[in-house]
Amino acid sequence: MIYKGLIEKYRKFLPVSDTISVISLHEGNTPIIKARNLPLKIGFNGEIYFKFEGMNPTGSFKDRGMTMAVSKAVEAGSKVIICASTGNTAASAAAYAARAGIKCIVLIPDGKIAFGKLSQALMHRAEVLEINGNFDDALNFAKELSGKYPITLVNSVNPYRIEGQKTAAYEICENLGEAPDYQFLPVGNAGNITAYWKGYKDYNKAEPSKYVLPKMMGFQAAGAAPIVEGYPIAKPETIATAIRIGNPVSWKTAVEARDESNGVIDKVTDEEILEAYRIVAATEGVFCEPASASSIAGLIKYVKRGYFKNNKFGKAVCILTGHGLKDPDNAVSNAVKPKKVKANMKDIIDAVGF
Ligand code: AN7
Repeated sequence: MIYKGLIEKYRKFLPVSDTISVISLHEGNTPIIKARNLPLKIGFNGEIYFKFEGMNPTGSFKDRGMTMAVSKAVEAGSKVIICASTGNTAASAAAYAARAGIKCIVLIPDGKIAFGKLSQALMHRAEVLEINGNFDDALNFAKELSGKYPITLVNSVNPYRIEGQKTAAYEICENLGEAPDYQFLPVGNAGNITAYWKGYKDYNKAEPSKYVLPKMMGFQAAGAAPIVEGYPIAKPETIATAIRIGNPVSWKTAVEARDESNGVIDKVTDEEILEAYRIVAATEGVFCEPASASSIAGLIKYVKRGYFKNNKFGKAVCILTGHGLKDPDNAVSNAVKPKKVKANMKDIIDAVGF
């Protein structure tokens, strides 16, 4: 059967009617890739898997929630959707709105969104407003506007977003034939950790001995780590602009996921994020954006601090939430520059070191 997106596949696990007109770009069904080189390189004596969510149609996991949120908005007669975004939600909302034939308004923090994401929102003809403030400010405006006018808010406060995103945990359980021991993932607005926990609990409820619940291991950027610090951060800062968020909407449910799973929510520095970002691209051939690499940075940090001496190694899945092509500026500025070489054979041979 041809794959037609996650609503068609998981219809019976989702709050959708049989008659809903599905707005889909065939999101979901993303690869789970077993690491070949990373375990040895970092000293992890178990199996590491990447769930490459950058392979979704707009290049991030947001498409899972957006197919649900936009299909439900259209069913309810909505003609306009709105979101605040650090970039990926905007790109996804703009694409699904274009497909649905409705209008999309996005509020983004001024100058702090990756270039690929901006190009997507613009090409899909969203109304893009750069706010002279950060994501948290933008979200407050988006909420207020959606309360005053007939506009559907498609940030992860919209419960259908979480419902769509939980299907990634279903796919992992199906692909591995069991749940992993550890689920590593970045934490920004904390919708995704909430969604994964919900997904794993669904499978656990159906077959508790087969799908044993994983420990949820969430990582925030050190300059934007409100859940770790225990208070909102007024001026969040990190190179990983996707998770530059100071007051997460799903704070409470993220803490529940951490505590119920006996997991952790911790922070990683920008240096640790960039190191993981380079390692996974250079040693595994998998290119993710900086925010996504915080999951791997977290795994590396916990190997170094000896966490797995007291907890078994087992299977660790790292969610790579967005594609590396989203953020070409960070890629080029954190990699070795191309060599300038004269157009003659001798210079070229010298340059490659033969
Ligand atoms: C690549 O696009 O919040 O913890 O506005 O783009 O569910 O918020 C993006 C978040 C991780 C964090 N990785 O997920 C937005 C936005 C990537 C992201 C996160 C985001 P949540």
